[in-house]
Amino acid sequence: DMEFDLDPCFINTKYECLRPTPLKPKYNQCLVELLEVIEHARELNGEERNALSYRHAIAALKVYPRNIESYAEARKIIGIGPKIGNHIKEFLTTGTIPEAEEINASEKYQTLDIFSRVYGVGYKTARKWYQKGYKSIRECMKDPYLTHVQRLGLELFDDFQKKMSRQDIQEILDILNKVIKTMYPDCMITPVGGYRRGKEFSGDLDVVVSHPQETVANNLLKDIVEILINKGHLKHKLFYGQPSAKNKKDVPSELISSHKNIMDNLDKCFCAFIQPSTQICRQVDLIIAPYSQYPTAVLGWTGSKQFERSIRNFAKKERKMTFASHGLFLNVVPRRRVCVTSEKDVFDILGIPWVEPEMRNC
Ligand code: DCP
Ligand code: MG
Repeated sequence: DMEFDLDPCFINTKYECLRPTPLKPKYNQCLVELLEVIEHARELNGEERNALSYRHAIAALKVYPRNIESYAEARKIIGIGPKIGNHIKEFLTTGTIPEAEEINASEKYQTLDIFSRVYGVGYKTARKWYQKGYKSIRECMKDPYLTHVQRLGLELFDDFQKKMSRQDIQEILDILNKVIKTMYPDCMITPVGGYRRGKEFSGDLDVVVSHPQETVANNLLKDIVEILINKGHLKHKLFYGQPSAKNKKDVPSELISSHKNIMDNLDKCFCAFIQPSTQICRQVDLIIAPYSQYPTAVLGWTGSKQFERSIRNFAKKERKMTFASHGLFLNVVPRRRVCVTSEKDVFDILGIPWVEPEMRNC
């Protein structure tokens, strides 16, 4: 094997948050797409650890400053071991990865993939439904053990599958701004999630709402949800409340494992929201943050998922701190909250170089 020097502009690290990642990779797109197929299959199979190694490798390949040309070159990248390295070798010699092709052709994975897209359904339930022999959303609806949220998820499946353009999202944001600010003029309403990272199309709209008066935040969620229902915008509450340690048992476990990081202690309501111009039911996640937790809430809900994971790991392993959407903490006994005044502040305290939201697409 030839010797290769890594391009010096490539930040070779296991922490994705330490380097900027744009929305569209310049190199290795084909390879990345194939590895993503395998990664997703591992998730569907319940092999979360294994999926995670693929995600690290994929994230690195997305920002690698040229097309990978050899096994040896790939193996110099942190996160690319012999297994993924071999898939890359297959790709370099045949133009594809056989395992990814098999997965794509597999009826089992196609079905599991569809089931796992249902709101309120995690990989575990998707596998259970597949084992029961269900082949379609229609068949799942006849399952006698559906939770309330799963039934809604199945009924709203077609609507929730439709992606929102930035214009669709703007329409909903305008409504939220108007409705919330007539009640609370000083409210701060910040779109986060993929929209803030610059994605052209989003699966849902995530919004962090805060108010400069710390005590106002206490009633914010209840008041906002009430007025949205009264105005006819909010059709269903998919999740409502504050998953604190006390009532974690009330949180549908599928929501914890798969869809959202509701493990922070922020007040939140996941809504089914009627978009007026299309009458399509949209997923809108409202997250309420007390003023002092506004910066961490915005950072924690902007994503990407992998960016968030890497911040949490970096804080824990390199700084002995805990980062969560409800705050930054020093891991001493007793745990101590670190005051932050802006998103930038959190990066500075953790010693992570500032990354623009549009560059958090790992
Ligand atoms: N999030 C997280 N960990 C998870 C799920 C979500 O940290 N397991 C955070 C980061 C996400 C944000 O919440 O960016 C919003 O989650 P979404 O599932 O809405 O993801 P995106 O907004 O990034 O994409 P989209 O809504 O287009 O699917
Ligand atoms: Mg989102």
